[in-house]
Amino acid sequence: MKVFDLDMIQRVYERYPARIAAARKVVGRPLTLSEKILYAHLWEGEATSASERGKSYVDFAPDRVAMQDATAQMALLQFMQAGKKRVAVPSTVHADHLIQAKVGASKDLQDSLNQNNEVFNFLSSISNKYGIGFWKPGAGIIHQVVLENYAFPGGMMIGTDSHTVNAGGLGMVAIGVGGADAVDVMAGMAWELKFPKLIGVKLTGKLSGWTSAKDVILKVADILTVKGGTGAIVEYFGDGALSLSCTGKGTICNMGAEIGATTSTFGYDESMRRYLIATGRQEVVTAADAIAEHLTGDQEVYAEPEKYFDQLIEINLSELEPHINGPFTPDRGTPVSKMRAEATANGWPLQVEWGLIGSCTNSSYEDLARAASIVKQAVAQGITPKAEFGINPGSEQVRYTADRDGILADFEKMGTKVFTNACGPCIGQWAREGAEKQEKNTIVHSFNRNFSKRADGNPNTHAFVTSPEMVAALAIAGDLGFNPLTDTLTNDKGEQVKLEAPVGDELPTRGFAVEDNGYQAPAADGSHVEIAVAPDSQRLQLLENFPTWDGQNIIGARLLIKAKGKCTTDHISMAGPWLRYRGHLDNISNNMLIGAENAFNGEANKVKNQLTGEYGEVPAVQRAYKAAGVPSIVVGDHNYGEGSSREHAAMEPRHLGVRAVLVKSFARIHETNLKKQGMLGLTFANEADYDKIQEDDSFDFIDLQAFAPDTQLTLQINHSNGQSEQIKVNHTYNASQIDWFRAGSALNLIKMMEA
Ligand code: MIC
Ligand code: SF4
Repeated sequence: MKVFDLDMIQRVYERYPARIAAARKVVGRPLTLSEKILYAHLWEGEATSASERGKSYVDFAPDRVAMQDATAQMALLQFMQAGKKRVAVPSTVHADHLIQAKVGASKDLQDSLNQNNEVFNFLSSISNKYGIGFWKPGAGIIHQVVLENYAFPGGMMIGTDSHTVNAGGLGMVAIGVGGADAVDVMAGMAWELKFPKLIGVKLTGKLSGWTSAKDVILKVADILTVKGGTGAIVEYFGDGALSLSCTGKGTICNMGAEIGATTSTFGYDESMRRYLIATGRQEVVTAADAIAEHLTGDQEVYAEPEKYFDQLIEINLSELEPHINGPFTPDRGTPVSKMRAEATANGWPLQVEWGLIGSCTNSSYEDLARAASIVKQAVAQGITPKAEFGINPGSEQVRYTADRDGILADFEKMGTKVFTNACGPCIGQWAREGAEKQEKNTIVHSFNRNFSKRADGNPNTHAFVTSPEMVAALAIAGDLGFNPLTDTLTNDKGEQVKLEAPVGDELPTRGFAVEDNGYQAPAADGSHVEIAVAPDSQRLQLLENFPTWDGQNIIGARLLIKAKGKCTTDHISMAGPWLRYRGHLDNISNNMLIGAENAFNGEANKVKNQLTGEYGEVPAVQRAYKAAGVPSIVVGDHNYGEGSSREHAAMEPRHLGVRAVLVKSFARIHETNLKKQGMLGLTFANEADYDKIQEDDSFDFIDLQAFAPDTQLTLQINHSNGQSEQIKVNHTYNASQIDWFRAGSALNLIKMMEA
């Protein structure tokens, strides 16, 4: 097959040397890889000044855009309004999130086609119209397909999915964004990002035995926590990095989303060459080799990293133990040898009921091969697996090749369900039998996220994240405390047997193969394509402009909810069954904040309606405020909006009339999404002021009329006892972002400029 967009890649590489030279001049010291890629993608062209990490807002020109079906609907509904004929950069849509895992690939895929026909047709025809490549349902998970077909060393891309960062495995700076950001780039405008800070991770030693690439990121997550990477690019280097496979690097970068990192990346090396060649992209290798020195960090940087990175972490792969992270949060890491004690102490169910392998994090050929090697041993030794097993291959190419090479047959011998090449259980698209009983139970999976209710909707499911080979071992043992390095299992004859360490080819020795990869190229001229959205559709709704700011201070805003503790985008706009409304803003707004814990009663989806004094569901109470013309605000804790890129988490409150979200701290993508949609995203200047907020409070933004960059705002809190107090709140809006707020949204502003 022809390499996608080779001419674009060659153009990027052609301008690299001059751009790097310009960057060296302004920065005046050796450069990290991250800086090289960023400076090579400045909107202005060659750098004329150095940017300050963590401070300067910088305009970039990403090379491409990727979208998945659950976010593309909103992204493209917005793009439709931008009044463009065609996308300005190569872009793709991938149908992967809407397919449920139930009985197995072919039936599940057919069911999904039946159920989501309207949405898939919309995505397919709008892609056709605007020159966007469309990967059909069953073609694979967006990030795996991007790695196999589009990612290239030194490139820069954005994608409407937080795990876009996966492409760092091929040496890109790939960043997850909301749909409105994608619209900027597809409309041919600059894309703005605060110049990231840099975290260096030096890898020494070499993986062996049961330890895999996944354990590197499980360890990093344990060290940095879910917010430790916020506003930073994580750059991996060192001998250990060179020894990792390309898809293993993808795994590590992928889960960088779980520490809030802007993205993660690795320098161009042999593993990437091997992967590019195996996936039919020799031409990219040839082009990259010609500028290879620019596609990795400078030697001086890697020799004395402490001088060049804002933070440095060192991990010795030879000493790294397999990890199991969870439950309920991906940063709670436990080495496998400590798991039994840890689980017992915390009352986590030891019995493993399901093992799931797949997701964009771990669904490569190598992942399946290594896990299959464990399964094969179990079958050969007569061990009956204690838990159920399901796998989702990452792409049709991986599935087809794994099938040809007997890997899937190995799984099937153990009764594994092979689900569609799609996200499936990872995003709650899993019809798990019995989940409605809400029993306390444990599952292990190779995904990246394990927030409460995520996979099966059951808040009592304790989900643990680990490598595919560990998933296999734990599911076979049916025991979370099982340590395959030291423990034995009893086989059908009553003998004690030990599982040998996993083995698996990094790349298929006979090469990848596929019959139909599921790609649909867009029409050369799509101007004739009509996009129809039925007015009574329950799945799709054309967007209306959000109202512009009236220029007045917001007075008398009510508290909708004060959320306590973890409030991820899954809590703000749940996925699973709600994915069906991702193209219909009003319908999906009925899930707004229903998962958030109300700080005043510890319950989810139960807040006081200040107009009636009665308790009701969050969306209903907010609709009542909206109907009464009463503004409201949402208050939250740390890392508010962690997780997904879904801009629904910002658009729903905007649509229902919430004016501001005031929290201790934000996750990056969510904060930007709020800004883009014309909301006020604010943080407490003094975190302890969170405690001052009472259930019956109302709020006056007394100096909003003076809203300006680098200036705090003053919020007056009016308590129900008649007392008032004023607090200071911070914001990170620059001048153009304040213009979005004034215009009502960034999209409104684009439309005003077009008009
Ligand atoms: C996720 O893993 O949470 C998702 C579903 O892929 C999201 C995107 C979405 O909500 O559609 C993400 O990570 O951005
Ligand atoms: Fe899909 Fe899960 Fe990856 Fe999100 S994290 S893109 S839901 S596989």
